[in-house]
Amino acid sequence: MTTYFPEVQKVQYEGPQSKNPLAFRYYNPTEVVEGRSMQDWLRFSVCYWHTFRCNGTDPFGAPTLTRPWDDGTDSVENALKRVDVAFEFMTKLGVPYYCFHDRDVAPEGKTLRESNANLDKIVAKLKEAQARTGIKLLWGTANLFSNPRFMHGAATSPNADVYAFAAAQVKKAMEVTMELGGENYVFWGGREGYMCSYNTDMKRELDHLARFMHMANDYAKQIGFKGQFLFEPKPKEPTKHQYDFDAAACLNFIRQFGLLDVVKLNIETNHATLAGHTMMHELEYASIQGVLGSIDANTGDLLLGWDTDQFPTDIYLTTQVMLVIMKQGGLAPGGTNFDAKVRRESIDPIDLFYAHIGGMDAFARGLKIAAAIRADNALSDFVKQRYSSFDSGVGRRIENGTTNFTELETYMLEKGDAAANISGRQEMLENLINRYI
Ligand code: XLS
Ligand code: NI
Ligand code: NI
Repeated sequence: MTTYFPEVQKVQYEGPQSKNPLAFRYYNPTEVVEGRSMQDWLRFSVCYWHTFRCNGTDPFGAPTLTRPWDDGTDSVENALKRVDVAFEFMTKLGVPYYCFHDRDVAPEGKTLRESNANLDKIVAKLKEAQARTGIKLLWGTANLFSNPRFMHGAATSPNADVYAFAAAQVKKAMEVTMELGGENYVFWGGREGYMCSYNTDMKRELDHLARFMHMANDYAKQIGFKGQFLFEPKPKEPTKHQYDFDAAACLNFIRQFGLLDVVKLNIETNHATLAGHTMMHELEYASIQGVLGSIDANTGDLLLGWDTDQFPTDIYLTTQVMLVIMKQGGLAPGGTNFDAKVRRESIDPIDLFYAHIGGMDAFARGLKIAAAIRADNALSDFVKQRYSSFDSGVGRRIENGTTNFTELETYMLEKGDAAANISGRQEMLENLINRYI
């Protein structure tokens, strides 16, 4: 069989002392952390769009990432060959999962019928490759943003025909996701949002989006698709205002339209920071409400205000992410999808390996550090103590719902003033985290 990455063998765990840039220093898939293997905690996934379709274009320049295996056409033949490239890459890297949009894997045809036929050809090959390698589909999704027909949105387009097209496309994408055993199905808002309030009927657009989600759920039930639906929040880009702004906006929509049993969230670091939140904030907010389903693992750039989708290498970030994920007992059936791309200056195929190895090692370290913090109850004891005034007396009655304003007034009139506050100890806790890092 042709090899597309001849300079790379299967990437192995060699331990922290290794100087081999093509080895894992921390990610040891079978190593057990808190009773579960690293592989099962992390459930890594490679994304098809950035890793196998990104060509390095930016608003100022032409493609820089010309791949030796790519003939530069959007043909079915080229797409079929790309499946071999992808599965060789993922096998050598040792990831258990991948994710795709319909249009990443197969070219769009002139009609919907032709597009569906193209997709079927590639899906047959993906299915074979999955069976041969054991690599599974974490989630599928539909690209409802690249084609010009979606310029005003898809499920929030003012054009009912575009809405119908989007519905047909999601129907098909759900069918192929099911065919490939996909464990989740993602709805990222794409162009669901607006550029200008003057021409936008926000109420109608949101109602339409809700109808879309209910129809998607009805269809999933009809065909017996059991994968978890996930919304992926993002505040802006490509639109000025995306409806799925952040976890809070998504949750409000989910609640308002009765979708709480249907949709969880796929939280992405770069989207969290674009919304003015930390990743930990978004994860915690979703997790405490039972809707943290999966993550898109990447990072933005401190100095750039757009979605740079870089590979995560910051150990503080991965530690914070793993603290929340471990607290809720893991992500399954979700996982850790590297929605990240190499820079347009990183032009060699081998850079794809360095990028993923770095991200996987950063998460493995975050996992181990979070486990050590948890084993010592280093943070949780402090937090518990900080709220202990709610464990008895008046605090307990507040939490139980067995008191009221009048009783609280009487209590405070008798006492005269509140008990003294205690220090938040932020600096001590920051130092404590550094001890574990
Ligand atoms: C874009 C999103 C996208 C989703 C899948 O910013 O991150 O890649 O993950 O549609
Ligand atoms: Ni992104
Ligand atoms: Ni994403």
